[in-house]
Amino acid sequence: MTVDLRHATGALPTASRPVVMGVLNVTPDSFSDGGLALTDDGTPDRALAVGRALVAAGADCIDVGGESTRPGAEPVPVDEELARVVPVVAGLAADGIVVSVDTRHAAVARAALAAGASLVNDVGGLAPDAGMLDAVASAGAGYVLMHLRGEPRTMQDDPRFDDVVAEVEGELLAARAAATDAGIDPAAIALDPGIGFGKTLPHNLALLAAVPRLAALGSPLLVGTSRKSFLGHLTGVDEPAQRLAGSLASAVLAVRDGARIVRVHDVAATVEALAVVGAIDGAGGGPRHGGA
Ligand code: PMM
Repeated sequence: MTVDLRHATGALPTASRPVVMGVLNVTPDSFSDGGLALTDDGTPDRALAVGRALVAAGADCIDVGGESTRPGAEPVPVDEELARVVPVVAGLAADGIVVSVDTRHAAVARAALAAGASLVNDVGGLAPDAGMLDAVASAGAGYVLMHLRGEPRTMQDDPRFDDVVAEVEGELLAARAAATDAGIDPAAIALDPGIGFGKTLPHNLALLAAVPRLAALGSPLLVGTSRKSFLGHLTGVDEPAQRLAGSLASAVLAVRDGARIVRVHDVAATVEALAVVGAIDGAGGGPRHGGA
């Protein structure tokens, strides 16, 4: 099965190669790149330049987020999230770039879709905001459904699972059923285990080891490991922007195991790494996984 998150408003590639989603956080406080794309005068110019540079580096789509989801982050008022996100979405979409909006809020999703976004990346997808599923369904947009129990502010307060893979899988499937019941096209849904979202290091590793299983659930699997703190725990690299080696290793393995979309900060390096993986897989007659 090819990656099909296309809808009336835009298209992600349906090629057999994985989709690289570039991260563009228009927030002052994201753990990985906080403040980089914000300008003091509140114009979207710097964010637009960063987004365009990510596309030039090979990103297939840009994921624009206006609320930090780092552990302990305080929620952002919806008005502020709208003011951060909508001008950036509109500017990138006007350039013909496929834009995803990273939000938990239906009002932000709705405004971003109206401004030209093609996908909603719902990090609150297990318990969607009222009106979120309808906003996505009525726009005919793509929907990334990420696993997160609770909310970012408290998600790292003692997360517990008896069997993390089975529980994440079951909760994603239930949420996908709710999304399709609400009218979202099953072919427009991607699933995401939510690496680092309410999970301990062993939970994250178990989920990454289970990518072949999660990729076989009938929806393209998105994996986001880029610069995350579990990589810092494993490598001793404290500074998120320095976690490139761990980010690449985990992205390459996820793709080899069947993930179809990787959400990354370091687009150029990821595209290079995946080109090598693709060439090796091609020489061997294709990848080893049987993912969606
Ligand atoms: N991670 C972050 C934010 N949004 N969305 C999806 N679907 N999957 C993720 O893993 C994910 C996400 C946190 O990373 P950032 O603060 O660097 O954007």
